[in-house]
Amino acid sequence: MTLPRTSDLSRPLGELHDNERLKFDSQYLRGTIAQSLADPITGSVTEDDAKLMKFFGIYQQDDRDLREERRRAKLEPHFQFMVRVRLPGGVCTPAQWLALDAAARETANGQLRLTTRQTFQFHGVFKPSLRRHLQSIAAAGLDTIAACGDDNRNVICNSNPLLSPIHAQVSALARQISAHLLPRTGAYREIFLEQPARASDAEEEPLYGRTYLPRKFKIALAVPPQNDVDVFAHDLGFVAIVNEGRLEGFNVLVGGGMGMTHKVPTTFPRLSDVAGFCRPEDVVAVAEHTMCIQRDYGDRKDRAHARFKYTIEDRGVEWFTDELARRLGRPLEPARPFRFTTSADRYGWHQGADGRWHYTLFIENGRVCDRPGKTLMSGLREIAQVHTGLFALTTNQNLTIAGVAPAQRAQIEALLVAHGIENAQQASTLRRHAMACVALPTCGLAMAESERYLPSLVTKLEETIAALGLQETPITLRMSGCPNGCSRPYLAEIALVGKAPGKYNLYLGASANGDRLNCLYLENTDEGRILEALRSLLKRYASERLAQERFGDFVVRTGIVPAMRAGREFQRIAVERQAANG
Ligand code: SRM
Ligand code: SF4
Repeated sequence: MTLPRTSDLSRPLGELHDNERLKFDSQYLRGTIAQSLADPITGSVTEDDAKLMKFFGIYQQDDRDLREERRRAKLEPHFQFMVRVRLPGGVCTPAQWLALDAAARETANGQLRLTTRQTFQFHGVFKPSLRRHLQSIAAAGLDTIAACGDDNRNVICNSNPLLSPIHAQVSALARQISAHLLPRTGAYREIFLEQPARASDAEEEPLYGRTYLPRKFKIALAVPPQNDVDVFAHDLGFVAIVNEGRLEGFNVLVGGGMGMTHKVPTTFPRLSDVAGFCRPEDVVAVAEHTMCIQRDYGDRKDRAHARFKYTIEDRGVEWFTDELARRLGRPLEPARPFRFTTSADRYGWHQGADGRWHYTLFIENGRVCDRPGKTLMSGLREIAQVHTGLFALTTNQNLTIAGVAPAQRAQIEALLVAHGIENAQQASTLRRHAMACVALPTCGLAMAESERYLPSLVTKLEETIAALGLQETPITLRMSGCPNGCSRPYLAEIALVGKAPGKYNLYLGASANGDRLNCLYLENTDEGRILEALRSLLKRYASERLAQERFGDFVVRTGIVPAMRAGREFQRIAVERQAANG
């Protein structure tokens, strides 16, 4: 099914972004990583090697809390690595959970971080421990290949494969797509797992070629009515069409994405377009060809314009469907109707089609660690020691303890209560619908706090919510420390996006099912003004809302913000508001 590549050197490398030459010259991502790792003088690797290591799920970072102190002491930054696991569909076994828990304590900062793409991140891995850390992940049957980098990222889907046979089928497809689009280079095995090179590694990248993709590429599969994966935020989305319990196929969605740059109107979040329908047996081919269309046509000069959403925005969906039909040998079928009701997780106990139970546990901002009175990491370790089902990570940074036999439910429940982590013990409705990206102190791109700040902001809003009698009303609230949008903030009913320390843009009005973007309401504002604005809007909402009306719909219906679907419009309104505010 693989077509010849046109990405490699169809244009002179000199005209392209520097990263293209780096990839081209890297001997399939080897670069000088091995030498960098061996250098005892510094805790870092070279800038080029840091870029190449991203393709293996490894990010060079430094503790930003310590930057100034170390600079004054004339020490290099406190270099460390973030490691992200590839976990298609977000599922692992209890044995794998225990192995990752041990790796976190032995070679990282003692915590696990569940991400918005349903996988694990480790923070605080130091250079001398990096290989050991990756080898312990490999010993658990997992890897970190393509968890970052210009390649196909972790393929996500509704998380719990044990919920129904349809969920199992969709989860299996997520794993199949991930395996099919995985970079083949032997660099990972040789450098990090210290295994000998293989003769079969000669033509290492049949799909990617030497320059891989222009930028990251993200795929999600969703089973309506749940849109927890935010399928419209993806380069490529598949929406399951189920008829009388049978998976008929998938609507194919293209050109979504969140990232943008403040005040740069050519960058914007974009919701994907529905391009057509394909049969389950064609999903892997559609994924391959779509990724390869982006490989061949994506912008390799300007990385701020290199995501697939800009290729689609610039060339149009019809161009894409024609190109896909040419490569696939037939056109997509017409799209089928579908309806999403929510992008939230279903918390607590629910029963699957086979009678087994599943408990979706709220994990504040995905951070798994022990705190006084709330020993989440120890609790989950104990559960993993007795649990016989699976762990399913959700794309809202939560965890489903999946496949609990009826006879074992009481035991799991007792452990949750004993560790102070049962949902009702730890979180209000508002908190359960809130999530934040990592941001400071590890994220090098953060402009403001996010994960460390959101919990206290929620506490302040909880008082208002309680006074207005809205305690049981779900409202999605998302925070990102910069406009890259790692918590998918532009799809939240209320969103705060960092601009500077203590300053955020406030966005309002996305739908609760992920099919409408929000809109800038206040720019570069501090906590005082944010709380004042939200308190007065929530007061109006409490008294003027229609029955069952969501906050995001309310602010649109009452004209507080316009309904937003198009990315360019999103930025045009932002620019107008910024101009009006001087
Ligand atoms: Fe992200 C970069 C964290 C999901 C858009 N993201 C980063 C980096 C690696 C910072 C960096 O490049 O140096 C962050 C590491 C922080 C840290 O210290 O751990 C980071 N992104 C995360 C995570 C951990 C957020 C979280 O709290 O869960 C998520 C990991 C997902 C995973 O497991 O793979 C995460 N990032 C997302 C999402 C949401 C999604 O994919 O559904 C988005 C928006 C969707 C999209 O891609 O359009 C997202 N991250 C970005 C971007 C902007 C990309 C763009 O098109 O402009 C960057 C910056 C970049 O790539 O240049 C970025
Ligand atoms: Fe870092 Fe920005 Fe992503 Fe938050 S949104 S993790 S600050 S890149």
